[in-house]
Amino acid sequence: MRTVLITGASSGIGEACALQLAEEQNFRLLLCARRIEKLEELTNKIKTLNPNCEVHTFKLDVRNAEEVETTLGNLPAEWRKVDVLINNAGLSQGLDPIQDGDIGDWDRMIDTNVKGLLYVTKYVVPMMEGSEQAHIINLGSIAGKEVYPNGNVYCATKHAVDALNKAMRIDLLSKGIKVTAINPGMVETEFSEVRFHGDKERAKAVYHGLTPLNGQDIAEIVSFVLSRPKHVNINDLLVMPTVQANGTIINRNN
Ligand code: NDP
Ligand code: 8X3
Repeated sequence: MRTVLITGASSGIGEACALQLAEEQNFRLLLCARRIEKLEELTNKIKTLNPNCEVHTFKLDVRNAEEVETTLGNLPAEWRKVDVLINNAGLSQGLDPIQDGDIGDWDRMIDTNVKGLLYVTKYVVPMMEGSEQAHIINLGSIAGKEVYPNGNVYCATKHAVDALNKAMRIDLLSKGIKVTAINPGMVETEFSEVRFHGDKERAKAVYHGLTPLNGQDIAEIVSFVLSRPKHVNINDLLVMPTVQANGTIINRNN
């Protein structure tokens, strides 16, 4: 039985990963996000899917280093050992040319996607001590591989995740911790609604005339990555909807 900690489990890819791993029966789930009520709803779904799945949820804002340290340090004793960390919490805010960018949006993206990922990793790695199957999965993006118009700061944060993924693989090699980046293209989740500050119509338009990926598509890849034998690690994986060639070239029906 492996214990998996998923950040940003209250929605989208994180939620889908929790459901996928719960169904597989050989994982215990430590789930966190800011919206604790969403995590409670998710726990109910998990219990319906697999009543035997052990789940522990807790509120965590990954941007607050002190909160990350104390919350993880105060977990119940039976939840203080972690085998798998899925660094999934992240967001985009705004899609504007750099000269029109909102500084608050920039700070939220940098603080969450880069600093939050670092804080969680720093405090979870010691919790992996002694694990025979230690593994960190970082959610990067096509935005970490290329830059698209007005994506400036979001792309910069995901390029940072790309660099940190490579850096972690080097630094954690001697500890035997596997490190994998999964870099999706367009996945329909709450992502665009958050990017456009709650504008549902604008968010919906992002996926108009195409079939995007969904959270389950990514969760199945996470499951595949975690099911490789001990001597095999998938370093870096780029996954797109079939209609998306790269960050900007997308084949829409109309
Ligand atoms: P969602 O908006 O559906 O989910 C984002 C999750 O991150 C939520 O659970 C949210 O929880 C959590 N989160 C955001 N800020 C914080 C914070 N400060 N502290 C803790 N948790 C936080 O989007 P996705 O599922 O699509 O995104 C998941 C990851 O995948 C992100 O890193 C994103 O950049 C990446 N990604 C997404 C793609 C897409 O097209 N959707 C493509 C490529 C990568 P809460 O609000 O409750 O705190
Ligand atoms: C999210 C997908 O295309 O907005 O990382 O960069 S995209």
